[in-house]
This record gives sequence, C-alpha cells and structure tokens, in this order.
Amino acid sequence: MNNKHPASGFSTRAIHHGYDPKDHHGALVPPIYLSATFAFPTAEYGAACFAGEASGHFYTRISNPTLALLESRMASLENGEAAVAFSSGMGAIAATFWTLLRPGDEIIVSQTLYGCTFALLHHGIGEFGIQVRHVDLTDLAALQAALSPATRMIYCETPANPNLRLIDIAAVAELAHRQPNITLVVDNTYCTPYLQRPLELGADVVVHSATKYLSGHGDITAGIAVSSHALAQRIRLQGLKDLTGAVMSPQDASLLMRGLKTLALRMDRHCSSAQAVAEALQAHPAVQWVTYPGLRSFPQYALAKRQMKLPGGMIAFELKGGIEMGRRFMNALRLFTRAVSLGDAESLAQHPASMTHSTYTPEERAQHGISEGLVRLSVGLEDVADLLADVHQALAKCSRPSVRPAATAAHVLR
Ligand code: 4LM
Repeated sequence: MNNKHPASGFSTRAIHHGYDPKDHHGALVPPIYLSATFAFPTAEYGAACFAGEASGHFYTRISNPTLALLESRMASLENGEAAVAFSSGMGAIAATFWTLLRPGDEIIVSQTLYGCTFALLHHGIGEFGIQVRHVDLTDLAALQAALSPATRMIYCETPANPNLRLIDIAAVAELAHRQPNITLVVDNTYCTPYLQRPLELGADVVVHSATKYLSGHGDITAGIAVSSHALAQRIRLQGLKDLTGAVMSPQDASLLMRGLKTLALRMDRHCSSAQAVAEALQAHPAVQWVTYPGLRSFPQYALAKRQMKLPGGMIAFELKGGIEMGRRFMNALRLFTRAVSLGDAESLAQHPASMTHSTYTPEERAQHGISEGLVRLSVGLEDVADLLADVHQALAKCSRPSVRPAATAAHVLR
C-alpha cells in the first residue's frame, strides 16, 4: 500500500498513512468498499488466495481494502507491524485469547479489569480448561512466583478500568520474556497510542476498544489488535475468521479513520480538562478521595510521568457518604451525561459497581480494588469552565455540614 509519509509525526500518520488520493480518482477521503466478496480473475487465482499463496482481498470477514487501510494506520500509530480490526473491543480481546490459549495453558492477568473482560476470563475461557490467575502485576516478585511452565499469556490494562491502577509495562515485559512462549498483551484503551505505546515498551500485542477515544464520537463499536505480522496473521486467520467472526464493517472503519484524524487534538483537550476537574474534586470537602494520574497524590505518579505522555481523560473518585452520595451527585449532573463508555466528546459519568463492573460479585470487587462508592468520569471536550461549573453545582448538593478535607487515593489502590 502506498505510503508517502513513513517517517512522519503522529498526527500526520493518523491523517495520511497508507493513502494517496492519486490512486483513488483524487478522492480526499478514502472510499468505503461496501463489498462482502471480491471477484477472482480466474479459478486458479481464487484457489491460490484460499491456499494463502496469493495476496488480495476475497471475503470481508478476512480482509477488505477499507479495513486494510485502517489496520495499516493503527499499526503505524502503535509502532507495530500489523493490525486486525474487529467489530468491538471484546471481539478483539476474545479473538486474541482464543487464538493464543489452549486447554492446559495458564493466563496471568492483572487484578483490575473491565467488567466484560473479567467475565470473559471467568465465565468464558476459564471454563474451557485454561487456568486464570489474577496477580498484582505491580509486585514483580509476585509475578515471578506466579509464572509457571504452563504460562502462555500475561494480560493487563494500564491504566486499569475503573481504578486507574498502572502496570509498569517495560518491567513486566522484561520478566515475561525471560521465559519462552509468553505473550504479553496490553489493553491500551484508556491511553490510545498518542499517550502510551506498549509495543515500544516490550509488549507483544496491544488490544483496544476503538469504541472509545480512537473513534471518539460514540457512534460505533469497534476493536483493534496490533502486533507483529506473524501474530496478527494468526489472530486474523483463527481468532477473527474462524473463532469469533467479529469483523468490523467497512463503514465503521471509515468512521474510525475520521476519528483518528483528530485523536491527538482530542486527547490533549481530554487530558487538560480532566486535570482541572480532578484538581477541583480534590479540593472539595465533600470528596473522600480522588484518583487521577496527573495529581501529585496519585500513588504511581512517577510511573505515570514515565510511561504516559499525559495523564488521560478518566477520573475515579468517591464522595463522603459512599455510593448513596455518589448517586445524588450523578443525578444532580446537568452537563455530564449519565452513561457507560468513555472517550466521547460528551462528558460521561457512571457507577462501575452497578454498571460496567457489575459482572464482578461484591466480594470480587472488594478483592480486585473496585470500591462500591467509586464514581467514574470520562471528561469530554466541552468548555472546561462549563464542566467545572457542572461538577461544582452537583457537589454542592452533596455537601454535609461536618466534612473532612479530601484524602489521597492511596487506600483504594492497596
Ligand atoms: C466502559 N468499556 O468501561 P467494547 N477494554 C476496556 C474497556 O473499557 C472496554 C472494552 C475493552 C466500557 C464499555 C461499556 C479497557 C469497554 C470492551 O465495548 O467491546 O468495544 O470494548 O464503559
């Protein structure tokens, strides 16, 4: 595929990588190939495509020109060799697990994960003879102790959804790769490659819910896996083609490429506004604790500075009075929308224990560092003054006469 900008900066590649209008009748925006199947010039060529001996698109569940452009762009942005597009983040994660794990294998996963990933592990692959072990991956001695000859994969989110706990990707990769046959998979949904590039730190596969910041406009569900050519080929031919069939539609690929064009601009704004909202929360007497990687009180502040370009657009906090007060806060919001998902232009507020992480039992949430009173904010792209005004007016409805100053987030990450 034509690539005029191989050594360009992030935004230039997000806008141009892999596409030249000259090759498409001058069309500025890449065309959408709305075709499920592709004509073979001869029967022999068709047979060669199926045998893997000829390259070329022949069925959209396996590949399509619009998807291929998106995939090459995502591979470039993550600094990987190849990418595979899926119809959702869960599609990408499930296809990666089913491709790389077999009965008798062990997967080591971090303590806190998005609710449906947790459910896929415990009510999906865990019931098919694959041993799932949660390990505190911030404790390298614990990881070392948990590794066994059967370990085939280490999987983590960093920052974790919803408590924002970080994993030192380079340190985990170094330990993982002392043993052969371990694939380190990192869910980079919260950061996007603009803020963090796990492959450069030693990870083998990056997965995304592209439903979130990558597309950025809340109008599609989508997923991506990025890796080496060899791993991507396995994930495509097993995980995508045969095991899940979770292919992205070409229209969604086009919307996702539109989102990528403004990714860097949007992330800068998400991050600066989230910093302001986090500081406002921390200064408010009704707030019990707030956790945000850009606050000096963040327990892993040094790692955040080292590993992430900026602290991201997600905040977790709890009010004095726990979830009862949290619900009062959420119901008082006027500009923030009460909704799950994240990374949209619209600011969103949700309660993980009763929503995105209700797949955990209350005991599991306690064990995995998800407090029942945690409220999650996805700070959007509205004017920051309006966001602060909304948060302040909602907090005013949560104030009690005898309140103590806000503590740091240290306790929730223990
Ligand atoms: C949410 N999250 O948190 P699809 N990985 C991470 C995620 O946050 C999500 C997925 C994968 C939320 C959805 C309702 C870190 C999703 C799964 O939803 O399958 O694209 O991504 O609010």
